[in-house]
Amino acid sequence: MPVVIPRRRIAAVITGLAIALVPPSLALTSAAGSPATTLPLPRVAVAPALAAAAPLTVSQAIASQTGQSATVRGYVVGQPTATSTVVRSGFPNDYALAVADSTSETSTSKMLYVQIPAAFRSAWGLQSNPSLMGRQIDVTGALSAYFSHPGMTSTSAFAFSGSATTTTTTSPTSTTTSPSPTGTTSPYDSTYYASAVGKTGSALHTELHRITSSGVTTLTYDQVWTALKDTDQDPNNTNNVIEVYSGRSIAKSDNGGGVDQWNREHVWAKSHGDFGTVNGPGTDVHHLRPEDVTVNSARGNLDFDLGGSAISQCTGCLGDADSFEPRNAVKGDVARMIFYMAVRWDGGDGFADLEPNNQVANASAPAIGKISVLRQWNLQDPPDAFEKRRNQVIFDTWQHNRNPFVDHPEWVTAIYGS
Ligand SMILES: [Ca+2]
Ligand SMILES: [Ca+2]
Repeated sequence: MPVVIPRRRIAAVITGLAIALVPPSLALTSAAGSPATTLPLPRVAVAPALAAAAPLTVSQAIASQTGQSATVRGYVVGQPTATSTVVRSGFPNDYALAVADSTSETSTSKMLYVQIPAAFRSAWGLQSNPSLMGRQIDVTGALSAYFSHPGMTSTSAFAFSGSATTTTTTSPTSTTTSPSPTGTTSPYDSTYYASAVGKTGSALHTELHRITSSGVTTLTYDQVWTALKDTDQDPNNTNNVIEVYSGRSIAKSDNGGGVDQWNREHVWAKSHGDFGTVNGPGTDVHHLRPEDVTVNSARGNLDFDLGGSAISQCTGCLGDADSFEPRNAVKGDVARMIFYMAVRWDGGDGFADLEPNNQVANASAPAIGKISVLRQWNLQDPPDAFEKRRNQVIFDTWQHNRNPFVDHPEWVTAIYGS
């Protein structure tokens, strides 16, 4: 049963019900009525000084309902369905979020109601993503009333706090956080991707396989050590690498098999397709990342899914008997590595045809799950500077092929649906 927060006044109830009963397509005309491709993105109106500022708290956002664009940081506490009603379960749809400065907030007067435009609903609506409850997120949009309540409308960006997407969203040159159907642009569209641009479905899959398999330098498993010291270098300390799941910065030289050293994690677990570490999928550095030996062991060959209990030495990671959930800041990175492996490795070359599916406990099958969760992670954690640099370094220095989904995250949807 939804927990309904008590209403103070009959008038508010009437207003709220009137709003709640309007069909969403009418209530949200400004967002839903026009295709995402033609939506003027508020980020271009954000002044550089504001874009660089720290996010507002929810209480600050409630106090400054000026219509100005801003980024607000808060915890997801439910879905507003009327002016003074926020439900915490049994979510009716994906159209709105309530955020607050505390995960336990129950007073609607201390909540900001956030409109979710159509393009963001599959990734950020509570009916599709009830696990967002309690998560800290950054939202960018106009500070103006929604459901006749302090709110945010024309929301143009959603991201988990700390996933480093807020700043790229406000950059006039960045388009990577816009999930529009026509997608992003890459400097490689007229060259590397020329034969893929405009394709969808299996035609796009086939073309990306051809592109990512052409002109590739295959590394040995020993060369992977050296490559990772370059591709995963800590941007704040050139002597270190960043471990993918734990996020820990560790000396490049502290690699090996000892406790608390880092080793070579296969994000597409090498037992899923049994490709081992001979030159091929097992040495494809696009999905190999530095990780703490203990954490690497805890992930093992688990499929990816939400939930479980905390993983030691891996803040924000969860795991259970059949799945592993990485920290928020690398959820998208993990998804795009899996989708890269799926188009790069299609069989016919002595290795299995790797493809994601929607189950866990895949064991040695050439499959990794769950595709529904990986699609969401791709949308929720867009590529950041670290992931983009990594792709460029692999292309320039090591394998001379690119991960198409880092350049074009929307190609995940174009091939694998939503
Ligand atoms: Ca990321
Ligand atoms: Ca494949």
